[in-house]
Amino acid sequence: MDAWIGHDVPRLPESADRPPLRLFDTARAAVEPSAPQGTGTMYVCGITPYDATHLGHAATMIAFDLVNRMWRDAGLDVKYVQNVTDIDDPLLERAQRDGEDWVVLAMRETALFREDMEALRIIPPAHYVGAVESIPKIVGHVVELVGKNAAYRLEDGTGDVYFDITAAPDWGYESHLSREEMTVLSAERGGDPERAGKRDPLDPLLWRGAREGEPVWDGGELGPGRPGWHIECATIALGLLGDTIDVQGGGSDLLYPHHECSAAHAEVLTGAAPFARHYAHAGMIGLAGEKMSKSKGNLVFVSRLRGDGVDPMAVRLGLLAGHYRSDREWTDEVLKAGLQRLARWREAAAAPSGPSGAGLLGAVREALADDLDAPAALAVVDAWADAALAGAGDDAAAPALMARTVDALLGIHL
Ligand code: 5CA
Ligand code: ZN
Repeated sequence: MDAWIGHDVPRLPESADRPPLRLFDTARAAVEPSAPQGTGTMYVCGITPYDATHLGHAATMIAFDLVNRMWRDAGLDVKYVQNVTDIDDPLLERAQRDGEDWVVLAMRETALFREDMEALRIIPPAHYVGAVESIPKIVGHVVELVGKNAAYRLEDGTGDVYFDITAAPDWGYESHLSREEMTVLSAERGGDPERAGKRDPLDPLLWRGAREGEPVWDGGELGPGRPGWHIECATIALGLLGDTIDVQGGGSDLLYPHHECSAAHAEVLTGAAPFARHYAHAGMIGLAGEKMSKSKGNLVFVSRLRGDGVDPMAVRLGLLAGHYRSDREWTDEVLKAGLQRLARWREAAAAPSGPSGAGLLGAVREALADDLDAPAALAVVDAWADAALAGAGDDAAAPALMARTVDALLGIHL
């Protein structure tokens, strides 16, 4: 499907001592360099389009947008893929609840997400891919897994096919969770550890056989049905980015079971491990003490704020004011601080001169290279803006370079 429209990203002056990006990898539980040669490949788990984009989605997309911007700034060619889970239980449940056609619901919410991403100046993925359009490839992969005895059909007549986790070379290496923790999370996040007849309660669904009243697709030798969730992302990433990717991204709610399972599927299919050099997870945005989630309904929508006339750049600055890995709250104060900062930066960018623009650029690059420390980058720009507005510094080119720096590296268009 089509992605959204991107904005030009200004090119910044070279600097010989620019530090390469270091990024936290969940599997290694450490901040490690991410300096691909020539091309950086990134797959980010996108929306299940049954409700509008909320600030949690926005925060996660902004976090990976920073990776994209840092790689581009380092001269890399970036291959970025994002999916849309345009068929899954929550979508069907919401459509049923509201008496709506699930296809229309998915199309409407995906269109809104595109608008929100464009407004937030997220660089669009080169490939924006739906689960539905990927079904033939997913079927091929599930058949391959069955052929390797890494997957099996349940003997209860449903036609459901499950992945055998004992086929995964190093099951659990990404999330480092105990079986008990995995069981709890699996039940909470779309899995079915209670289901009878599986080889292991943690085995995830690959293909769901046809059910009365549910949409179905041709599964070839699997029989009619629809795809499981984790194989969707494994298949889309493998098909477009190759056997090993630089970054697999998403919110921390996806670490288990989703990312553990999609990596396990990919590794069994290709024999190449690890599937991703970095498994990167953004923290959860909450509202009044709870994770913002469609199922809880405690949402602040990007489109609502846009509709209220809030500048999307202030929303972006509000989300960047917290570190991408920290769970944090969205409050009126966060938005207010974003609005104030945006106004001050705009004022400073119009100053006749300021302290060294090259110095500012170097310090912003350094902050972001350190595991995307956006709060530190914001503090650097704040200090520069305060100084410029106080009349300090005599670099007449600095205000323009400051504006280009925050545009290119932070996605803030002044
Ligand atoms: N379609 C799947 C991924 S394949 C999915 O999780 N969809 S989603 O609509 O629930 O979330 C879309 C993206 O936003 C995912 O990367 C998810 O991890 C992230 N996300 C969801 N809720 C939050 C939140 N409250 N804070 C931060 N990120 C969130
Ligand atoms: Zn995914």
